[in-house]
Amino acid sequence: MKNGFENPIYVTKPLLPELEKINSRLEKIWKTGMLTNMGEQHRELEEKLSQYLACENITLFNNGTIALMAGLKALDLKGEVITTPFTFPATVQALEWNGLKPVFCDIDPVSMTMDAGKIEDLINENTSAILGVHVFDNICDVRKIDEISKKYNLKIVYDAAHSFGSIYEGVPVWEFGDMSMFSFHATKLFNTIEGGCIISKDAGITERLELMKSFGRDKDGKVADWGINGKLNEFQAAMGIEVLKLVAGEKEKRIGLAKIYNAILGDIEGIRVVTEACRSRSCQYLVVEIDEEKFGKSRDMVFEALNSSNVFPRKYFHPLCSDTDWYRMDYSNKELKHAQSASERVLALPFYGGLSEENVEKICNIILNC
Ligand code: T4K
Repeated sequence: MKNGFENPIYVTKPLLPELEKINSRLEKIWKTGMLTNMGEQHRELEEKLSQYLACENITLFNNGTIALMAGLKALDLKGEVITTPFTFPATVQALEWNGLKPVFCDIDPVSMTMDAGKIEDLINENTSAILGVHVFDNICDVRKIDEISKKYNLKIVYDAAHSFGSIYEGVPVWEFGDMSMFSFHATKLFNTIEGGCIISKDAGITERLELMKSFGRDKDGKVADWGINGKLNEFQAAMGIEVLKLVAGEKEKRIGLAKIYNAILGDIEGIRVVTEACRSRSCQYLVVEIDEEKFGKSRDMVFEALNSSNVFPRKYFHPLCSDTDWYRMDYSNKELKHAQSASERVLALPFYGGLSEENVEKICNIILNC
């Protein structure tokens, strides 16, 4: 391919440990015959994650969506929950599976997280919680959201799927709100193939979630709470233990690549790098916002040019959750202009440690010359 890549370049590549490391863990699993139901690997991963994330109340799940569904259930929420339409569908789906009505709040055009200044207008007697999303690891206006929740006695849940290990204003990001969900999907900085967790501030909630994720059964096998099968299995846990060892090195590489993206695209009229990459943050995505009027080319034109060069970025997040027919049936909100605009302008570019600096330069040049 003349100006493009011979092999496809995707938005990400999962962090994979050496196969021998996984094999030696598989041997242990084979010996015990325990494949799931919170065995040795699960216990070890839970302990390692508690250390890494500096938390006590962590509950592991088989994926982030089920974790969020269970987390919301454990808070006994009712009625309406204020959330953002600029997110992956899973955020909204977790509400719907709980019979909760999502009420969409517009976003701040710079951080692309929920605009905390617009939350109060959406609160009514049916509102029980705020579900913020630290989208692309841009942290929500946690102080203002905290104030609002105290004033109206609302719970706060954060979808922190993109924020694994992030520290914000000197504290681990899970310390904000009542609970946070982290995703360990293959496309995330830290992965267990599929997986996720809830970190709660309340040990009682964690105790409840431990029951809930295993059919709601207590130690005598009696159903004592809401139940679902949300267990992370031993293979996922084994993968997680080995991947966790690689996370710090992966982050260093991503920080280096982000510097190149920033150096080449950062000062271009009409292109804004939306994400931040540094040691205290997750370095999950490298997202740019393209302003067609100033750059001369639309996000979709850039997307097409990259695709024809064998590069496959992602339009995270397009379409907006509020714009899919499914949600529009019940949950329309017309005041979402910044979310609408972001959804039409964002592009998540290839960003993973295995990407070479030369390839990042080449990707930037395709964007600049399209
Ligand atoms: N909340 C938020 C804000 C989220 O972003 C997500 C998930 C959730 C909640 C739910 O968490 P989980 O239940 O997933 O734990 C991907 C992920 O599947 C999804 O986890 C993620 N957000 C979302 C933003 O991105 P797609 O549809 O873009 O995935 P896919 O399969 O197209 O993967 C993207 C690229 O990554 C591929 O083109 C190639 C590469 N890839 C992917 C996989 C799965 C690989 O190289 N290897 C792989 O195994 O959704």
